[in-house]
Amino acid sequence: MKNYCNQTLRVRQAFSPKPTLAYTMNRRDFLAATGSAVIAFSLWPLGPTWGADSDIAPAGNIGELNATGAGGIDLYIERRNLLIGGRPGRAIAINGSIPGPVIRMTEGKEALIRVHNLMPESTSIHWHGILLPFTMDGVPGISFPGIPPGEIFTYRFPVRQNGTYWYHSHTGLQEQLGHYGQLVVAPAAPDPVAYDVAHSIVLSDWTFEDPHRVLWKLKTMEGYYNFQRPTMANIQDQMQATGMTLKEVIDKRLAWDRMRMDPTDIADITGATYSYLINGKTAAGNPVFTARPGQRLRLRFANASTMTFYDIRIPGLPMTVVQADGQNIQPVETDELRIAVAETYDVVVTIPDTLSSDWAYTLFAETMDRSGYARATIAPRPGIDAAVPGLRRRPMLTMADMGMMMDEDMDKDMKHHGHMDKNKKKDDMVMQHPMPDHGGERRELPTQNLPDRIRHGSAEHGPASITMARMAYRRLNYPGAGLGNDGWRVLTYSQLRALERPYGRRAPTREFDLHLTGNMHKYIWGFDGKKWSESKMIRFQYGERLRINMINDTMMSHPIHLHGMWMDLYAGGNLDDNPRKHTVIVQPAELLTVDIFADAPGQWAFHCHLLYHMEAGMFRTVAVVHDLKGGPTHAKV
Ligand SMILES: [Cu+2]
Repeated sequence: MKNYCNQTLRVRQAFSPKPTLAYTMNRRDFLAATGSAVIAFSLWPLGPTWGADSDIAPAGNIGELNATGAGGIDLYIERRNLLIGGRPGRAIAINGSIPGPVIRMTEGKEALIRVHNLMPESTSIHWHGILLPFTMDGVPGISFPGIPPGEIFTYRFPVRQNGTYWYHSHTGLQEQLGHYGQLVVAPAAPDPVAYDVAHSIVLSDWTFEDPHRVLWKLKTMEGYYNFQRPTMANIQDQMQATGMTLKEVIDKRLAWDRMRMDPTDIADITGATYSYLINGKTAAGNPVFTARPGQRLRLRFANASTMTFYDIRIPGLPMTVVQADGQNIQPVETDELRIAVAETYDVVVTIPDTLSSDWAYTLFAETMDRSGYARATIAPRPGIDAAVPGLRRRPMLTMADMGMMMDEDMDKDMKHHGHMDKNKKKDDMVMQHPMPDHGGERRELPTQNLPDRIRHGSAEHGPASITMARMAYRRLNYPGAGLGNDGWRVLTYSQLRALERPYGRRAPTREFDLHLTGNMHKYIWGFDGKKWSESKMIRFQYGERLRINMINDTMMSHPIHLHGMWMDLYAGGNLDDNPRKHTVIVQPAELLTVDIFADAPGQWAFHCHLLYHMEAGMFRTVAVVHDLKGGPTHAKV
């Protein structure tokens, strides 16, 4: 487990929270509670979990619990053997299953959840995307001390939002072993989304290897899981070493790609070790969602993977996207969408009412690096299959991903962005960074037509940042590597528009830049060239409206997640329409801006949601404080 303690102490001094951290039970309470745990076990349809290997249960036997009902709910976390794709694996199960149960809540009520740690190691649950008191957020060392072996922690918080979310362990690498599940909050007001049946769909990635061994391999053997990948030096290094021109290096990369040997940095961990799961089942396991002709199905997708972005499509059925990260958006019809690690999307599909009795659709979730897929079937009953599409060609990074693109490529990439002034010289568009002046007058920042690009020096962030895009720019209209060339529609961030104007919308008065940095070769990941252990916390002022310009200096897409507060994503339109997100993809060489209403006092995690990147240091502690004076106010320290 990561040790956040030193930083926690500093944050506590800064914020001096009331002594609310002592939630774990004493020994007598524990013994009493263990008794009730045994009773609860005996009520499970799965039976007790200490059976012999010969009767190992398959993964994906997902239950459902209502956490805002009378008496609350109990979750039991334990190491358990489960069949994953027919093969026994040592998982961390929640109530006997991976994923854990679908937890339901109702907006306006209070959630009550007792988490029983039946493992010989500490654990935790973080409620991803949920607004709550920070002591309930479930991040060991930041929100609470964690749940020690054999103990029970009670989560209790008012539910102030609705939509599709998920939950997962925030302890070490436990999430890789199945410690996650979906969370669905029913709205207090009538749901603006019309549908007949809803299905929960949890995407994840599973390895039979010990996750710590996976991390060790990533740190010691570059590109370990990228078997088709030759030694990938930084392209500038290649130019220097070989004397080749940029074009020659690019041509060489194209040639590698044709041989399916491309030097991609698309994914660190691939189908070489991963089994890809929908609701705990591999593609061969083929989970079935039943439906009838004419029905409107609401599919609630949560990507609970540790490292895998999925591209989702249902050949033959257009999808109407109605929610992103639990927030209603103006419905947008599409044929494919990319879901990053930790994002959620709700889509509605309508089964044609002209179908006869035997019909089926494949729900195809292809990994971004095209090394595998998860799959399910929508059909009137189990036993009917539709064709499963083939994997597409592996995508490769482009010059644009390396921040080296030419003007015409940039125009193409941004063609719908809408406010690029082609007559302006590039240097004129280099962003100015007014430093916040806490004593002086508050200057309002623009709420639309933000700068299109930003340039920066190549030696800004030291050895921890070996790759460095020369230019970062808006890529809101770019669907992502490997997408958009198939003749069908693909969702982009520029299409996400909030359904209603959410609270807290106003022009920001402070901003800072946050560089996403990394060294693939050494497997060091961080912000502004520093990993978590070398950093200080970032402080937000309580009540302020803050803008963060994220600049991705790496060649990978990173899903960046802020706990406790929404990030209003600048999607190229005006303030009112910006969608609220808890997790945002920042693509290679992208400049992506979010505005935050810092309305949640306490200390929070802010990190890349790729589990091994987080573990390697792409993480910051955020403290929402009442006075910014006398401490760091951005990430560069
Ligand atoms: Cu990352």
